[in-house]
Amino acid sequence: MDELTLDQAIEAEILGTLAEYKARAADGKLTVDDLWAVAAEAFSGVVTIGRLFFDDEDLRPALIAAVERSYDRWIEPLDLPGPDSLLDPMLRSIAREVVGRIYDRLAAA
Ligand SMILES: [Ca+2]
Ligand SMILES: [Ca+2]
Repeated sequence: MDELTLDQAIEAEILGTLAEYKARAADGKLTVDDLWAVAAEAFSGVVTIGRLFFDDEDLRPALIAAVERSYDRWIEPLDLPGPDSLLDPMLRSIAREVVGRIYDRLAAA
């Protein structure tokens, strides 16, 4: 799998997660736990795909890089509720960290 294909898999999951987020937010029942569960489920699908194409030691950095590219493409352009100049770097950093942690948890399972 080249980087573009991994990005496409991640982007498809991000779009699916956003759709799920919107559906749940429309119900007024969205919680942070819900969002986390949706994102973790989506990401585990991406890891499964990535494992087909990367060795374990290459997959973690490949996923983190792909998530950064996806953030820049899909999330950064959004106007977040608050000062984007602060929020975007913070969320991007959190995304890196979360992806690494989810990967480690899946890898240990
Ligand atoms: Ca933004
Ligand atoms: Ca804003």
